[in-house]
Amino acid sequence: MAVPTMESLILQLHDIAAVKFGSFKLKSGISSPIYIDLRLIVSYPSLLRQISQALIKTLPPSSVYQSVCGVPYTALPIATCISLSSEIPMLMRRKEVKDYGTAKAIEGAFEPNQICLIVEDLVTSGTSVLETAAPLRAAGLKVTDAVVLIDREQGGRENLAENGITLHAMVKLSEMVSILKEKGRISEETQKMVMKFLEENRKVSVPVVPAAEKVKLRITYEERVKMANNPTGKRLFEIMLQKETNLCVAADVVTAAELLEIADKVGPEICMLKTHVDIFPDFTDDFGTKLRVLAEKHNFLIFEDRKFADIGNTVAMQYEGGVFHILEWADIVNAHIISGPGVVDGLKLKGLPRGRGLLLLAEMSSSGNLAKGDYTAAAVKIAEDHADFVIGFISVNPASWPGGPGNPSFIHATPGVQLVKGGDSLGQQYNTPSSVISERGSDIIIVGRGIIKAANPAEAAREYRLQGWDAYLMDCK
Ligand code: 5BU
Repeated sequence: MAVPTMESLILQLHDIAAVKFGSFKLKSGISSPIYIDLRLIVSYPSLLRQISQALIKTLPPSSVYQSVCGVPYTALPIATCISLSSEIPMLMRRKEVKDYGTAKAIEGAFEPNQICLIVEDLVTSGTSVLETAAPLRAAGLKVTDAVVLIDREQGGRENLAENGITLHAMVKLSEMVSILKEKGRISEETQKMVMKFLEENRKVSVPVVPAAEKVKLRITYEERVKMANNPTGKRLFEIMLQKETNLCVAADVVTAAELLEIADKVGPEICMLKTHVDIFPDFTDDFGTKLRVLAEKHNFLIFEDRKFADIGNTVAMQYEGGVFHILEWADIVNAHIISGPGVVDGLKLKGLPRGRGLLLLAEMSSSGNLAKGDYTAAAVKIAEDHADFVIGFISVNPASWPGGPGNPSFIHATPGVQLVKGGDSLGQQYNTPSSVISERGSDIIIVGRGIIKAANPAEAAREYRLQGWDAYLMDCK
């Protein structure tokens, strides 16, 4: 069967009222002069088939995909048709699995590293495509391209490109409107109204940083190794370079046994493993020794996220003593500065002779937290005053600080990272690896549930590592 012309497809979509003109209130609350509802096409099998064929033709002829996956739900029948006519197997994403990894988020048979093509009906900001790409990537698949029926030209293409996905659109909204005008389906006035609407709503919540805002290129980790004052800070930069990774896994599993297991799995992908040792019911005295064996084996540093916050004398005892003997096995710990610089003096007393390093909490990732403005500035000042022991900061958006990320001998590590922007039900807020590294000027992405809850944590860690490292490389260019 011959591939139908674009014109005929658009006229058919108009015939079945999948494209309507008038005044419509969109999900976002704005009023639009055009409304597109592609859910209707399931009632027109011939049109559905023709659209699927046209979509296949939209892809570069050389492209090879091992699977296709439709964005639920409207694109599922389209993906099914593409799968049937091109004989590329299909995968399905379960929309109801929010915390992908705890249950099966992707249905179908696949191997890690296979390339999966995403199929979508309509792209506005690209968020739905990214929401489907994330669990596919977490399951170990590669997602490089998405094919879409209509591109609303509202920032989706750019947003997807930032996340490593090339958008192939069968038709752009402006092209579609101009065909309908040419064929006498709409008036010139309606066309103008739609174009004006498009112009005024070019970007729908797309966090693109204008090129001019990127002040200067990043100082490479090679250069920063030489600047680091503390031996652990220096080693961290060295490991990042050797292993090409700026990923820290937050291993928030429920037992020490599980932590050791996950450390061994994700070890090759990380520069640092973050622990919360006080979570474990099965902590034993040999925990530190066992973890250090794995840190040696895979060449990563151990960061106990203890968040010391008391006066210097107390934190010195907490660091060295108690049940956990953190000083014995953790290369890095962190501290709040709420109690003033004495907290650093106390920790330094014990840590510096052992060559350990400290991160100061300059910002936090949770919504409504109070670490901002003067508090953040105070953390920077304390770090400068103790640059022999402080190796850097827990930060969220150092690019927005008055002096930017500042002194390059300090390293920035950022929690609240997942493949898609969002949050959890308890106030955690997530940004993507590329946003954290490129837009927010951080150095290390700290990822917990995005990796440990994935079906295959090692594969998910690899995906985060690649995204984090690519963002770093892009900034050095
Ligand atoms: P998540 O599963 O990626 O949300 O885990 C984030 C981890 O980082 C978790 O261990 C938190 O305790 C830790 N964290 C954080 O989320 N936000 C902060 O500001 C700081 C630490 Br400090």
